Amino acid sequence: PAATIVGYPRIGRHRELKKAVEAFWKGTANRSELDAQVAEVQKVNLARLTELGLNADYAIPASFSHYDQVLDTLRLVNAVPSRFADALDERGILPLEGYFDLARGTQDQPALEMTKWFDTNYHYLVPEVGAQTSFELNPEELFAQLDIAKEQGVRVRPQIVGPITFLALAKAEDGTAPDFEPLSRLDDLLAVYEELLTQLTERGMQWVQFDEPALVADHQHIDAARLSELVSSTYGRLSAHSRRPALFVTSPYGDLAQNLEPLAQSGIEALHVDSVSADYSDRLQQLAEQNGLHLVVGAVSGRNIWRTDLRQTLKELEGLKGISIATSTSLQHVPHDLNLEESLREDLKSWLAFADQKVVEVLTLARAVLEGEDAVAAEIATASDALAQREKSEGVRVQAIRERVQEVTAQSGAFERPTTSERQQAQAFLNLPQIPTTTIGSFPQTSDIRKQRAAFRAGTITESEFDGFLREEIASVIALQEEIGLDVLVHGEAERNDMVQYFAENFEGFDTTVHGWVQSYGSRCTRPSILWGDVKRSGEGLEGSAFTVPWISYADSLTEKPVKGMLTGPVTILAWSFVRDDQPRVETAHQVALALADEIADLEKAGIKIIQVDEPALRELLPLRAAEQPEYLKWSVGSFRLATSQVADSTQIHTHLCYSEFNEVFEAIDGLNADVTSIEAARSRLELLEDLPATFDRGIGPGVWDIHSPRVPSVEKIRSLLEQAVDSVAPDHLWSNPDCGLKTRGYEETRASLVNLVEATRAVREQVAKK
Ligand code: THG
Ligand code: ZN
Repeated sequence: PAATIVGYPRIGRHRELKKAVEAFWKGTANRSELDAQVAEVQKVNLARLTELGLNADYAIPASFSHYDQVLDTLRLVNAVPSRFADALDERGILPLEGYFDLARGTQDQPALEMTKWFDTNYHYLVPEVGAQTSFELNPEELFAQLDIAKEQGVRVRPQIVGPITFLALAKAEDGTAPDFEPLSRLDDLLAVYEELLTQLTERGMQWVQFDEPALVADHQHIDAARLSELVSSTYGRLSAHSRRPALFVTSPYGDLAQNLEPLAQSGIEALHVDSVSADYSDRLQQLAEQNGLHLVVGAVSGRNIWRTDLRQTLKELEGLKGISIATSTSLQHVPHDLNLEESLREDLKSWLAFADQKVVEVLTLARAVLEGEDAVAAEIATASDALAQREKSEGVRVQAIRERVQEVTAQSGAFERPTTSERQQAQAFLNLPQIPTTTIGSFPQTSDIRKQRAAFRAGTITESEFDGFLREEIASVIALQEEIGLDVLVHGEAERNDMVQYFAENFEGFDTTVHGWVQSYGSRCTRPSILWGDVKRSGEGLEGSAFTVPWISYADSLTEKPVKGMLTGPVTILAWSFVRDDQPRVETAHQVALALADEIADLEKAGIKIIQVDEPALRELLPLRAAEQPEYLKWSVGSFRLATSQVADSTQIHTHLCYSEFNEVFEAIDGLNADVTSIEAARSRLELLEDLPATFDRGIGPGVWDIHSPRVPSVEKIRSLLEQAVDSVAPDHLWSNPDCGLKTRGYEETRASLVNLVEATRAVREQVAKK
């Protein structure tokens, strides 16, 4: 086909998949009800795509997944980790119930680890592969999906994670030899892919899609030259298989670089390149002319929501004959349909394209390539007009905001604070005990809080009623922390729905959506805000007005203990939003940083002494290629410093980061220059602290309660973690805290766990004092 997509959202236009699987998990729907609902989601999607014009044979990939595409591939090759042997059925095959066990964990086994899918906000499940892992074809669910399409009269192509990516993303199963790596099992895995090719041919399938995004990234444990060799041998071998459909390999999220040639020459029939993330310019011409290879150019972004500049894109495609047009990545990263957004401003809407609108863009570009630009002159003109409107629309470029950013960032000291020891002296008045106890910020979001918020949104309670409710909530969170005996308190964040959306709602230059759901992992979704214009706080003047201050001040008025002001950092606000594509990210990040600096200044004025600026997503935007990482760290760390460096020496700045690959970003942590950094560490057993350079002289709070587990940590457990921590961190720099916010936990376990945390900390404190 001349037009195709790499993948399509699978959660359903109204999150039907989420509702169906969650009902199945809860037991309120049985298997046949689940099957009927997921079939319906697939049918609606197929009908929609066909109706939009994607109706050539094999133009549509079979992208449905009950939970995650990597887990689907694990099931397809039946690579079930040995610790989940119980999840297999009597035939030794992983059924749907067992599939969910791997995704969600069981009584005895924690779930597969979950981690970020390349540089996106999607999270996949990490396969665990060992020397003994057996691979065996289990195509039942895949075939069921193909049958649904067949019933609908649509010829779809299976979409499967490619063998190299599958193993590159896997981790070594526990108990394997220290030098074992999953990729060493590639030959065994390929035998199963060959069997799959045979069976697909027997079902009359003429195309199959293998996604190989691992080929656009640098990998810590895989040598680049070896990876290129594996590309040749793998696709050489699969192409040589006698009974097989045509092979279509995709390479979303980046540049194939030195894997391009080996892949293009391996014998596959069609190759997709991401021409949005990577600059392939001249190389496209060569690829388009290569004998036996069909080039599929991913020219429409699958991961942002901006309308494509058709004129510009066609210019870049000029002279390329016989190519197909596609999205750069799967559309799973964008919401289904812009037309569901009834309350979004019409002008903003005209600048945007969600999944369905992007399908139409792909079709338009494909038509232009086939029939010439004149055939789509009207579409090109509409897109160009909308983009011209966008450029000059009010709020997109606000001169005063830009001048201020330039002025502030040019000032010496804009990114600097005095030395750590000067700050520590100035902050001594806080009079905190050794190893102070605190929490990360959020307290449980109870169903009562959600109900009240919904009622306020629906207008059944007034703003002042909702405010009153939130104040009661804050008062009870403060009382609870005092009773438990924590040292630095928080207000609990009951007023916030989402830690990014809340800021988007209080800043100019942002809009939020109603139906713009994007899958984050499994059945969980987020609604990224749209950052389209110049940013400042809402309200009068360049500085706008404070919005967190009333809540924090109220909390602060209820206690003698210090209460932390809580903000989300500029990098995380960018990472979890759809960010304007018409200027370098650093410019946008600096604007957000200054808006945060304004809020920080107001918190200081209100007498708040400790301010936390969370950057859980700092690592998320880290480029896939090592060569691009220093530049990223420079602007991301710089934006955080811009937001936090204007404070008094006596103001203690905290930050929180949410992942455990601490070593990878230690330099960044150091660069952030926060007075105290809390990190996720409970699961990686604090070993990471041993790598802390002896020169690190600021506060660090390794999480000593793994809040992702529903278990209450015992006093002994927390105590042993803290004792381990004092071996590498001076007690004057050590903090004691959970490893993330408590939003998803219940009150009972929260209280019990925090009581234990305080008791364990007091014990270690006494022990240290005796030394
Ligand atoms: N906020 C935003 N993006 C994020 C996170 C966040 N991306 C990364 C990380 N956190 C992803 N984690 C989650 C965790 C829980 C949920 C979504 C992403 C979740 N979502 C609700 C659901 O799907 O039912 C809906 C939440 C809502 O109503 O807004 O539970 O914290 N922006
Ligand atoms: Zn966290």
